Amino acid sequence: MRSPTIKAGALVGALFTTSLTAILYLAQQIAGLPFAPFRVFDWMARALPGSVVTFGIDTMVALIRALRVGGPADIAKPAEQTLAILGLLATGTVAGAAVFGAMRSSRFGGSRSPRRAITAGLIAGSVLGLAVALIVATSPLPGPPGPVLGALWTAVAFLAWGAGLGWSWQRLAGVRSVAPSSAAAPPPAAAPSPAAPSPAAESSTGVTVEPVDRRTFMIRLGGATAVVTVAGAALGGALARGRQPASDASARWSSNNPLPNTGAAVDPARGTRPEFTPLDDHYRIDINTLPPRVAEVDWRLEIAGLVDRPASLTLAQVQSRYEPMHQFVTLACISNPIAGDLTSTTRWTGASVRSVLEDVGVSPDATHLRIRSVDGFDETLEIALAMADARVMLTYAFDGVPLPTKHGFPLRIYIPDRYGMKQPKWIQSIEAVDAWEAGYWVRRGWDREARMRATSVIDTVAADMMMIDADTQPMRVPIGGIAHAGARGISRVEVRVDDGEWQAATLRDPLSATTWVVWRFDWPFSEGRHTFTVRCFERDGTPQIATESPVRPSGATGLHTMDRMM
Ligand SMILES: Nc1nc2c(c(=O)[nH]1)N[C@H]1C(S)=C(S)[C@@H](COP(=O)(O)O)O[C@H]1N2
Ligand SMILES: [Mo]
Repeated sequence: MRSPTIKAGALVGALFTTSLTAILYLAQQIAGLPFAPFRVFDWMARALPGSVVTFGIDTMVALIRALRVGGPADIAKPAEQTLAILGLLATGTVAGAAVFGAMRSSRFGGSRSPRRAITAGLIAGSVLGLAVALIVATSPLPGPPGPVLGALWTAVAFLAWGAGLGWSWQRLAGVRSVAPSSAAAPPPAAAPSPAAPSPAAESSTGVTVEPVDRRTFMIRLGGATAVVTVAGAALGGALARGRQPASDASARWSSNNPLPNTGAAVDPARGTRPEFTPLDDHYRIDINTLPPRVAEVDWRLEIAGLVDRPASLTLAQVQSRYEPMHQFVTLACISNPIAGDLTSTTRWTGASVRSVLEDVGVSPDATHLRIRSVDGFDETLEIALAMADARVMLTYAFDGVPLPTKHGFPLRIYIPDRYGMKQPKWIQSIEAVDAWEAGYWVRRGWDREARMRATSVIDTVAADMMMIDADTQPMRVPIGGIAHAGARGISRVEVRVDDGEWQAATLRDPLSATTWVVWRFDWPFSEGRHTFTVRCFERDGTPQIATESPVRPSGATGLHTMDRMM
């Protein structure tokens, strides 16, 4: 009997793992059971050293930008999901090769003990299955079936997968049936196929061995796994689409109200990004491949630690006990490169942290709030800051509707002037403590303060909006974009063309003192290739930092330039 090759093992491993992935996906869509590749990916993202994770993220963002496949905001999550699935496929392929390799080695029994193929497959399945089950069982993420059922399902799925590998080895080795004892195995099918005319040989171990056409088996296996994969993915995909809540745009605040700066004197140059980001376009960044789904009925905001009156509040209580506040906010990720798309503006609604703290009575010893989220994310906020700045806000609505799942339902915090990494989504508890502690990204080497850098961006050189003034020359082309400096405001934006003088742009009244400012510069057009550069100044006159620095650890600095052939 020829032992199947390691290469065949790799192929069988890849085929079975593809089917496994589809089945896990379908089970997730049907019953909310954990999807192993994403859980493992998320676990790795949390467990690996910060420098490794940052390197991975930077590489991905650089790749996305270099390939021009879209902005990181749109591509990052799908890219992560693809990576996670490819990771499982690679692991499954290697495991298939390993199982077949083990069967070739005489130490394991080799092809003389074909029964061991199932054992070898089950060992592979249990090693992977237990590892993933452990990750699932210890994951902080909420989910309807709970960690025990999730872990059990994962283990069973991987065991079945391993048994499939072993069974395939047996079929490729020509093992027809494995009799339990020395009892004679039943003769092969009545009519032997012409492809396999030689009679089955009976080995000493009670195993019927029959030559097989390995190519035919592989083609059949490929066909069967393809059917399972396509069916699972299609059905799962259909379920996922069917469940997508019809995002009711008409309920949004912006659908029913004019923006507060309506009628502002300066019109944006055509091609400038929307001043108010449509809710579905708000960038998303977090440590989860799939955003955690919190059920409102199960959720409480736990306020504990050094407080006089610990509280456990429902979402309705958070909304009704404190005066709702509305703020227009530009949020940005500290990983946003110069002119990147990891920044958005919407209307945030919530309860001032100051009123919540006054309500629960903070002990004089308390200096900080430890904020913890359902996904294991956490950050620390100075109590003095929350008491001094009433804008620090527990947020439960974006654009007048409950926070979308991916933006932190049911509760997130807003801290003016800080990058997103300081502002947990999916908050579950707030603990008053007497010492500062590093938060999730700070522990991984990022800035402790994460104060937003001043930044300015050219969105458009609107050649199609060229204006020909009746009697004044020359023709002008509107150039426009945004400038933002956290909560510090923008006093001035300037544009330079090639090596010319810096010239002042006009500023549109912003939506609020903490949002970006839309600027516009009507450039006296001249033909040829030009380089446009923009810079801004904060409200107090501080210039934007022109020296280039990378996003890590404190946010990108440097000026945005754009080349255009006019
Ligand atoms: N619980 C939790 N909160 C989080 C994060 C996270 O991974 N988990 N990421 C932070 C980061 S890095 C950013 S930039 C913002 C992004 O918020 P958004 O996705 O709503 O735009 O969420 C912050 N809050
Ligand atoms: Mo971020």
